[in-house]
Amino acid sequence: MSRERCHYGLRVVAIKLYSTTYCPYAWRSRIVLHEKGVEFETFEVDLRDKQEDFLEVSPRGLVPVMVHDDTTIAESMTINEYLEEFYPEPPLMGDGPIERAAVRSAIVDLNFNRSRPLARLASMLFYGREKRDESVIEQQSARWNRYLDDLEQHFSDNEWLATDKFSMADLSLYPTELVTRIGFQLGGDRERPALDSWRERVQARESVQATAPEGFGTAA
Ligand SMILES: N[C@@H](CCC(=O)N[C@@H](CS)C(=O)NCC(=O)O)C(=O)O
Repeated sequence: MSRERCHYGLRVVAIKLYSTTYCPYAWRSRIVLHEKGVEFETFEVDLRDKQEDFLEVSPRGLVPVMVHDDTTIAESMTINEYLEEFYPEPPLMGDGPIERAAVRSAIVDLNFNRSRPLARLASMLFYGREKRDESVIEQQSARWNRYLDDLEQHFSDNEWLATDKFSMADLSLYPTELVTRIGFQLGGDRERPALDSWRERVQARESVQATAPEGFGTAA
């Protein structure tokens, strides 16, 4: 299924992913590549000391970036949808325009709305771009926990995030939720059994286990 080129019997891997192991966005693209059975090489980016080779392909300095032959693509959602079009099996965007819209809506909501508190916490606690402020930490943590409450309610009635199957929406939420739970220790404010069950369903996938950062193979 993959589109590697052959030169006199030597296989040239055509896909290079600029990734940081613990970045939830990069993890999503690694999951998609595994789901699709596509061979790829990774370039591990040090986000606190970005390498020149990385900055050359990523003008905004964000991971992930994927180089496929002569095409360079940034933004996890764009990379993942490109992979879906290039390698349609197994389908991860749902069936038909209505399901695809539901999958995209869930990802857009996660990336541009629900994840905002995490970006703020990362800026303060990981990059040190903002001075540590306990009231901001508390406020942003509470916002994230409210999202988890919404998810708990959703997964009480639904097995998956956007459709009735595992989709790109689930593989987008999972790394973000897990990295936040382990990295920022958020989500331990109350029991959320339906969310825990969903996490176990996602975790059962080979692609998720194969791409997990060390220590992130099981839920905390
Ligand atoms: N919207 C982007 C977000 C990517 C992102 O925020 N990546 C973070 C690491 S998880 C990053 O590269 N940060 C580097 C920086 O802020 O300098 C996507 O979906 O790919």
